[in-house]
Amino acid sequence: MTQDEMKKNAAWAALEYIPRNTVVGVGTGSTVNHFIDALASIKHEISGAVSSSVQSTEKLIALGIPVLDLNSIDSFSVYVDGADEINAQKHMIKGGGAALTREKIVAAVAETFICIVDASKQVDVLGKFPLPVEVIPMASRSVSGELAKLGGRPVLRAGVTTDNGNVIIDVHDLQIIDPLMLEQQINNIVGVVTNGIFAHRPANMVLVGSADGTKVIK
Ligand code: ABF
Repeated sequence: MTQDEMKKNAAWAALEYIPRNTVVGVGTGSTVNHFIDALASIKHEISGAVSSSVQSTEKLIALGIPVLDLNSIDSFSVYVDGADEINAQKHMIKGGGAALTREKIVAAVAETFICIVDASKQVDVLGKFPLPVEVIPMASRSVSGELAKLGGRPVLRAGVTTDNGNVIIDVHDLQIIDPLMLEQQINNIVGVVTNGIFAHRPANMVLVGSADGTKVIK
């Protein structure tokens, strides 16, 4: 079974946890693209979606799923998104697709975060995947200097502008022993919009697609 088939298994397994007649929060990425296909199969049973990126919005609309403005709703129950890495505490690194800020906003409003991944995303210690940090463009040099002081090797992601008009700095060579603390420390750097550690808002449930089926971690 290919990695993409494992992603697809996890994505379709998420349908079981989608409450009907409500708004669904939708993340970004190749695993989520499978989830959007799955969601389209129940589109008449949901009230619409809140999206975390222009890319997902375009796919949702193309499949006939209405996309709502987050500011137009009080709350919603379930957010489904992928991750670049996830540990046993359900802390994640996200942002490989550069959508981390909107993902963190939508995740913050959702009551439940369901993370859909293939087994290769599970790690003991976060940090092998370079940590994405969204930064206001005029601060990229100063923020890089501060990130280097934290022990990482910051690299500006070439040719990428986020949906919010910012740049991404990927921090290599980190061993994130304390994700809660590092998430806060990086947020405190002036010029940082968001960092890709999701520890203060971890996943509530993980669906792990593998060759042996989909494992549910609650
Ligand atoms: C988003 O998509 C992310 O935050 C993460 O960067 C990525 C996961 O990628 P994929 O599903 O394509 O492996 O959820």
